Amino acid sequence: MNKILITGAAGQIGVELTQVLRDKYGAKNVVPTSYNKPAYGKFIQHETCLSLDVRDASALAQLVADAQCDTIFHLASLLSAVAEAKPLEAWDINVNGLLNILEVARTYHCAVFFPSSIGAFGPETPYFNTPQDAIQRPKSMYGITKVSGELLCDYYYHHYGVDTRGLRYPGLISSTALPGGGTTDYAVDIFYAAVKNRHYDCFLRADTQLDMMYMPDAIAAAIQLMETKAATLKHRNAFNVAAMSFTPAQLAAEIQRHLPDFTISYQIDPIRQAIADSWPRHLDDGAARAEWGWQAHYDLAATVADMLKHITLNEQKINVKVPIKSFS
Ligand code: VAH
Repeated sequence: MNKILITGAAGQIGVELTQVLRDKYGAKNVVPTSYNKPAYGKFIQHETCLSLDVRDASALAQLVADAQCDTIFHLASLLSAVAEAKPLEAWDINVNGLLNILEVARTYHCAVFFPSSIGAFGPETPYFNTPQDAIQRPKSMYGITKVSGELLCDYYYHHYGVDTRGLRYPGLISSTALPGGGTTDYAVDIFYAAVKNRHYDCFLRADTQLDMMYMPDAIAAAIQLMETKAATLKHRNAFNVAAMSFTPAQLAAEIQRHLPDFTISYQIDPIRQAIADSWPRHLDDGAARAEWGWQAHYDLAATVADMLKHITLNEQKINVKVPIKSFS
């Protein structure tokens, strides 16, 4: 990777990925782009983040040609809960936007990173130790766009030789950027509520078990995959990756080890509960471990400790957003 374009750079993954790539490859070799005017992320406030709508194929092509990129981390996407509220827009951004990326990658010989999700599986897939190669019949529009994305990325690899690679991410937890309307957002909102209010009203049931990952592991996985020699990959789109699997009740108990007066209550959002109930509880990430040496470093205890440390330090600077109650 020499010159890197990032779409969705102001999003939950993009904010941290942009900083890590800039530290590793040099700021002048990383081109962050965003549809929304970035509201946070120190690097974005002080540096240029180009405006880009991935549905605009000609603007995208012009930007890649001008920047002479050889790698695209394509993060721009509507997440599960927002996608369920706006399914046609989700298809347009998540699939037609990806198609524009793949066409530009084919034309300008770029490698492409595509973030898939545990949401690419549905209730017909084994919930536990979900295999790398398994039936994928997601019930949410988000999941349908992610399966379609995986298939499109494999198609462009096999038919045009585009170097496409992807990860099936679990719920991601970041201390730097807030999530953007997903089913797993509770696992981030809970920390801000705990630090600020010592109470959180959770929109998923106490026993809803889901795979989760701390953002530093998620960023490291994406970069490690893109730096891996192509010959060692048997799979491409997309690899199961896992780090920890927990329920809201288990996360609350771990927070209470640091903040004993923290309490949690439950006000279920039926739409996000239905999405979560259709997703795997824990993926088998053996293929990622075998083919490119994947290994998570943060478990639940380490994640909670690091999140509370960062958020408490930044508490004065962050206007804690009231968690989005429901998308119905
Ligand atoms: C979402 N955070 O909730 C995303 C992710 C596995 C969850 O895909 O939509």
